[in-house]
Amino acid sequence: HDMLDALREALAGDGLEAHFQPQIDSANGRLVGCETLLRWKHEKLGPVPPDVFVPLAEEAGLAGALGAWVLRAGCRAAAAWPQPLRVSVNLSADHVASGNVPALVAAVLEETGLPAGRLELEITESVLMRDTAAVLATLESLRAMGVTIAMDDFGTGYSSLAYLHAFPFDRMKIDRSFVQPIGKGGSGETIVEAVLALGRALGIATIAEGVETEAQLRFLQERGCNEIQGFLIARPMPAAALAPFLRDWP
Ligand code: G
Ligand code: G
Ligand code: NA
Ligand code: MN
Repeated sequence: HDMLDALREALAGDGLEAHFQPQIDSANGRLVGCETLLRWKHEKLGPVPPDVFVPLAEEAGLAGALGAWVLRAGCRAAAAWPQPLRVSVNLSADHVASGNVPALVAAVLEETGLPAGRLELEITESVLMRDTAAVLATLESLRAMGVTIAMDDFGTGYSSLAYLHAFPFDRMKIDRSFVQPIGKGGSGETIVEAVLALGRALGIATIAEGVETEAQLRFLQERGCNEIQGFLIARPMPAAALAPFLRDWP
């Protein structure tokens, strides 16, 4: 497999790049964190989207190697930011299920000097569909270290509500498929309102993804969505572009 060989090389060498997408507090517009998003440019094919190469890596048993790479890149970058913002890193279900994540996280925090409280791990519901007791133990030990856990793509899975009940997440990331219909009226808006109410009732912070318009921002602000991420604020960008962005943000 050509693409897989190239991906292995990229992972071993310096072929991957971490990009960062800023997140703000919706109440005051201040920066609160950045999500780390992997990018890969294939020598011949050009940029390969992560929804293509991340699953490819997972199928090849490389979820752990990829997760270690991105965790190091995210923590190293964040340790050098001018403000003590949170950095979030996406982890594959396979990686979390492997049981190796707490030791890896401890090593990377030690190595980079990033305080545990500045690291957030984003997991999807698919993580919790695994061997639940082992996964819960992993998540609990991460939280005991001071790392926070966000449920990504909230609402898109089969049983987000059941998992919310089984595991105390720190944050729900409202998927952009729910944010997109805001401003068009209809049931999309009602669903977002209900999720925000649920977060408030359970004491779980909320962040909306894929916010692209002022109307969506206003709607979310008015209903108490805690944080905002999306092209309206900034696109994911390489570290070189992030530095001036962080410096200049009002
Ligand atoms: O950045 P973009 O929208 O193209 O990402 C597409 C998908 O790839 C998203 O679902 C995102 O969560 C996933 N993704 C991006 N970076 C990473 C990463 O470092 N690890 C994992 N597991 N998934 C990632
Ligand atoms: O699955 P996950 O939530 O990690 O995916 C994040 C993805 O969403 C990234 O690939 C990022 O590029 C993309 N993204 C971030 N903000 C926006 C936005 O405002 N609009 C759209 N269409 N995509 C976005
Ligand atoms: Na994510
Ligand atoms: Mn998401």
